[in-house]
Amino acid sequence: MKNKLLIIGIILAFAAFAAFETTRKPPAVVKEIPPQTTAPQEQQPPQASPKPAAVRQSYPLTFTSADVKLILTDFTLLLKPDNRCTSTVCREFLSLINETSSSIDMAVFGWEDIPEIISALKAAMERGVQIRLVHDVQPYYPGTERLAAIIENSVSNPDPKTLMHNKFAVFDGRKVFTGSMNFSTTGLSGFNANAVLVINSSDAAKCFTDEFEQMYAGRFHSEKNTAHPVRGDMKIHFSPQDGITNNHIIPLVNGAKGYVYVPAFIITHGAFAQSLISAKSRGVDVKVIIDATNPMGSGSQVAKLRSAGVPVKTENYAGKMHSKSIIIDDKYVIIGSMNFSRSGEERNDENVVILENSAISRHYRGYFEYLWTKIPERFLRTNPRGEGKFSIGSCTDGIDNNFDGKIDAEDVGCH
Ligand SMILES: [Ca+2]
Ligand SMILES: [Ca+2]
Repeated sequence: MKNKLLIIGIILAFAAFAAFETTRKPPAVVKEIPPQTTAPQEQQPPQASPKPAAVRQSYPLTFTSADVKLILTDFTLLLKPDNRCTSTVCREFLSLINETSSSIDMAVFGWEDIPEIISALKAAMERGVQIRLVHDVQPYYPGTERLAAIIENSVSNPDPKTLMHNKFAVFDGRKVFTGSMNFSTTGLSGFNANAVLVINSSDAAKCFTDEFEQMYAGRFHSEKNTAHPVRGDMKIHFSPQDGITNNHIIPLVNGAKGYVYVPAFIITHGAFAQSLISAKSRGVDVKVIIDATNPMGSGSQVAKLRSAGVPVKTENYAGKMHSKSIIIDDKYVIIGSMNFSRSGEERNDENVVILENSAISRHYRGYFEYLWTKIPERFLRTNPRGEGKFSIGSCTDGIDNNFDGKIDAEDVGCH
């Protein structure tokens, strides 16, 4: 008995010492690389917050409610893109292709070859599935034209300066795959943070098909009409004909009572930013997570939001914060291809789904809070360089995260 107590005593003493060792270590030296913008430079290591909140290590990436499945991708876990199609979202896209018996209509902004996906599309065509494609042409997505060469029934956006920015597919006129994710290696691998909806509804499919048919007939951008049904808990809107931000998003922000959370690639739409500021000033909990490539770029509303007291965290991971979403009051979820910009609203071809679904809204809110906790508090005030030491994984992922032509060790941020 005595011996047992002695052993327990030794173990406890060792554990206490180990804990002391862990806590007394000095904080990692923080030396912010000056961003290319006018963002304030961090001068000294951040003060330790009184008691850091517990950090979750992961968050469930799929959630289904009725006929809608939400699929999220977690850019804090995958720090290098690949084309192996192992992510949840890629497996889902692959399954939809493999299960299709008659038709696939795809509207694709950007495409990169994922061998399993290409094989599945070829197999579908061989078994008689009619595949049609509407696509954009951008030099950084050469895979799109390779896809168009495979799919005979394809129509290209005639004016690539105004984007065909949709990323959706309709399967057998019954299921829709849509959201913020490009059909690229950084998208489908789960390297970027994205939000995708798989909607198992022929009404929703018809709505997307109506939009597809217009573009397939050569009518893009301002030449399209609004002619689609909506239902109470699921509204589907298209740019530019629907004026999505002004007519549909801002009114929901203006009606928010509890919170508005925005994981976004970019915010340059002034009236949208103003609606967030107004919500904050009437006591609504407003939070924004913005991608690191452009928080202070031309037209960005981030400085204005921050100076008005809206907490905006710039993310610090290699992949993009590419979600183009808004979560409101455990009630609404807004997900689409559209950035919160004037070109997204007024010129490009885009789609946005507005769900009134408390279960999905709660789930997405939990994911936002999980990301928010993972991103350090100091990035409320400073912006980590998109490619650099403070952007986790960005110096070893083999890609040019911040579009300056320099990859990993070539990039000054990684020195
Ligand atoms: Ca770079
Ligand atoms: Ca890199």
